[in-house]
Amino acid sequence: MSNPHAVLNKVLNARRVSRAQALELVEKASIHDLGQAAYSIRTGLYNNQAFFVYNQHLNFTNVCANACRFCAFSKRPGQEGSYTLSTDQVKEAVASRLDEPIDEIHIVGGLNPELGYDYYLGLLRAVRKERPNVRIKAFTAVEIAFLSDKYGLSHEQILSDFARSGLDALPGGGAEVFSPKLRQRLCPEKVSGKTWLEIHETAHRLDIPTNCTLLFGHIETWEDRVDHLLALRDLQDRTGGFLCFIPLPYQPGNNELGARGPDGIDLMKMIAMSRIVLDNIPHIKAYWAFSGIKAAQTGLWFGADDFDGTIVEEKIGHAAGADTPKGLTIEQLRDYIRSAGFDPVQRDSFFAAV
Ligand code: V47
Ligand code: SF4
Repeated sequence: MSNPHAVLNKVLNARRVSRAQALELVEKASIHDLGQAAYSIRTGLYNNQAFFVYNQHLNFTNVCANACRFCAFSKRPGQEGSYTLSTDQVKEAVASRLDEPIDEIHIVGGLNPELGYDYYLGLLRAVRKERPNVRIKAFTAVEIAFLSDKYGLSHEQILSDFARSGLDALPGGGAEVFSPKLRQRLCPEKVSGKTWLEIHETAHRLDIPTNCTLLFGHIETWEDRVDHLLALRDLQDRTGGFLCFIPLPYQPGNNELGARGPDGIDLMKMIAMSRIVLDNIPHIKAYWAFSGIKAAQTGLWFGADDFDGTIVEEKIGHAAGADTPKGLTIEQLRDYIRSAGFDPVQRDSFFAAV
């Protein structure tokens, strides 16, 4: 196939694009044509709806044994600014917002060598006790792999223990870019892309749905991005367990990687290509906390259907200089979605309307 319009027609007729076709679109299709194709897919799935969630982010520690070169959030044990919340402090953070109708609590942290396995189970139980009906989306595959290595427990064992203690879903963090060559330069100590995928496959087998991400706009190429999307698409073909894909724009502040981060066009192209390539992942998120609210609104016209949520308070992107608010009210979320031209639909972690 030698012209992008033939590939775009294929997309519009709901036929899957190959690696070569995806790269052809990236190279030859105009941003307008890409956006139109992605918009047509998202509209076919959800009409004019755009989803958002009433959520709370909880980062229980920033102490981390790894030192990923793009990360401005993590601290060494004992380093100034490092913190670890006790189970009681986590409980307090949840209890302090019991007057709000929060539907999802998103919990992730650094790989703190001081925290035992029981801390994780206790944390889940404490949150579940404070909020019996909330959905708990917690711990990335990187954290699961860390605990597995440390305690000699299988991924399956840990995920089953966590599910029994209150876990409902896994967030998509830690995927970064799957390319082993790039991982070596970005985050050499981090679990491989292969193991990240295996942990999500295990979660899906246990009926724990998960999200997935790609960290983009740094030193990767479009080939790396497309290969990453295809690995996610392949796994989803086997399991159907991914709920949402989140393209995470690299934030350049306070980290040693020193790349630039994507511009507005790259951001829209990435969202559109995600919607086009990931024909089996139901939702694509325009993550306002990292991309900015204006770009997230525009992203809804480029294939995204989800706006994430209230958050309060985002720490990872903000440590790396994100100049967005640390949280939004539910009214602000509705207004931003409406003024972008879409109908806001409040959802839970599983994308059921609430
Ligand atoms: O895993 C770290 C990334 C992720 C930087 O599953 C950075 O619903 C950009 O995964 N610039 C955490 N990104 C965030 C995440 C997430 C966010 C919202 C929703 C969900 C979900 C998942 O942030 C990390 C890492 O990939 N990250 N440093 C940085 N400088
Ligand atoms: Fe640690 Fe995660 Fe930051 Fe890497 S990205 S240094 S694993 S907190």
